[in-house]
Amino acid sequence: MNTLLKKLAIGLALGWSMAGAAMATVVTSPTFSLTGGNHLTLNTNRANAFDVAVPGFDLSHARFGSFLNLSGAADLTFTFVGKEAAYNNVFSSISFRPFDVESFSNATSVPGVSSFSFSDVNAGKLNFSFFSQGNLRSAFGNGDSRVGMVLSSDKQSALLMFNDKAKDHDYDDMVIKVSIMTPVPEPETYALMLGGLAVLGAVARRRKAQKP
Ligand SMILES: [Ca+2]
Ligand SMILES: [Ca+2]
Repeated sequence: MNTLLKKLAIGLALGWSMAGAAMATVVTSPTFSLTGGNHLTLNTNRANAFDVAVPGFDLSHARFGSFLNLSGAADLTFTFVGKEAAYNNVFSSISFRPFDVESFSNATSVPGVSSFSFSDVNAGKLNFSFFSQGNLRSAFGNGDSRVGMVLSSDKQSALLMFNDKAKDHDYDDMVIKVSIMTPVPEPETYALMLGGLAVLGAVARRRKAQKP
């Protein structure tokens, strides 16, 4: 094997190995994004200003009336973060799929503890609704101006901040976090990467064997 061919073989093996790693990254790491809406300036002058602890989120980047989108199919976990409201609001996962209905209630859900998950949620706009006072006729979903949103810096989580009365602009009346669950790489991904490494090893052994 001449030097040029060897270099080509090593290049191909490296490329294969790196492509395997890149595919794993692309396929298994969907992200959240926000589209449309407006910058949300939380009303901190009210006595009931935003008082829900939300580490990991920069509320100065919050928006309202935005759509929350998922870039690829993912497993999602919803967690009840907290509330500042006398109203018994309800949050529901209505219509991820026809039968995926789980919910939180201001009256019974426990901050940081109550949660539910779904696997293989489709890419696109997420479906969910806040119900003011639990009234099914008073629903505010993805893209509604009563829903504030902010993404974590890694775009793996989003905060959904409900404002049950339109005018006070506090967006703290029911707060939900939705997170993409970190996927475990598929066995085929490992096989692809190991295949690339095996070729590299074979090339190296061959070079060594050919040395006089
Ligand atoms: Ca409010
Ligand atoms: Ca409030």
